[in-house]
Amino acid sequence: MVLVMSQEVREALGAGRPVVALESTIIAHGLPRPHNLRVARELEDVVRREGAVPATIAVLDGRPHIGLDGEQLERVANEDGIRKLGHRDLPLAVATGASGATTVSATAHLAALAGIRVFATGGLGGVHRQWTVTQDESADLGLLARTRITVVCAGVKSVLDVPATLQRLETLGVAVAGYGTGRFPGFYLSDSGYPVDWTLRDPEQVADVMRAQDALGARESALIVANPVPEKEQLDPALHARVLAGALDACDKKGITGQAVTPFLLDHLVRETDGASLRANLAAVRGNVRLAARVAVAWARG
Ligand code: PSU
Ligand code: MN
Repeated sequence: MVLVMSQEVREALGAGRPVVALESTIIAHGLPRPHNLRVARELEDVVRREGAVPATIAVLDGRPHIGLDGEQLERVANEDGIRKLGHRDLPLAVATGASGATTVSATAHLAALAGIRVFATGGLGGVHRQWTVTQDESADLGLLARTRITVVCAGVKSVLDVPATLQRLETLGVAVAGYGTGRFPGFYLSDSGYPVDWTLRDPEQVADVMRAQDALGARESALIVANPVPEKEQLDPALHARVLAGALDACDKKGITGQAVTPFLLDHLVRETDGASLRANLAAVRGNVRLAARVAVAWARG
């Protein structure tokens, strides 16, 4: 087996105890230093407080790790040259001995391979605005269409074309439900402005959907649980709209493309909102991690 599992994660999975996968791109490329390391540790604590085991996932020296110790977490947060790895990059990183943080697509793939069913992140990647020109659509979507995992997220990143992304998820056959809401969340915002067809009310109900997915024997696709940031912790929608327009403009003018687009936009928003977008992002991620842990507990109860 190519995976390196931490002892804690291996024991929990072996005993059928709840485990939550956490991605590392948000640590290495989504959040500024030195917040990122503190947040990475805090998120693991949130999982533990809910009675589950955190499995932060990253590739170090060509080895995919499921569950990181303190020193490894520090490498992901602080090492220069940590790459950003989508699922297509995994074989390249493994064969060349590279180190990288894993995006939603790579994390979901490795988690499923390890037998972890529940995964928490901030916001999914998706279809970018200007898609007709750039064809930029995150690999997250395609991977989630063929991976049996439950992803708790605050919707998709608001820098994206949200309705196009929702349409794409429908076409790909990925199940989407709002958690306690009939509105699709907007990452920094509680409401993206678009509805969802289904609303789930508690972790037990999410676990019931997961069991139904398995019972129906359909294609191995994901379940997206879209959990809104609480309204009082969201980014001011007017500020969001104003700053985002400037960010998209700057991205275009600087000719940023490919993997660099999302980190560029997130970083631009942090600076131009004096950290308000960072606070909303963190509130969203914390809430998602807590809910994911509760879902993992309900799932493990069987
Ligand atoms: N959620 C966050 N911050 C992030 C990301 C998600 O709050 O930085 C990352 C995820 O790893 C996601 C990636 O998979 O951004 C999408 O990148 P791209 O658009 O290049 O596929
Ligand atoms: Mn992209």
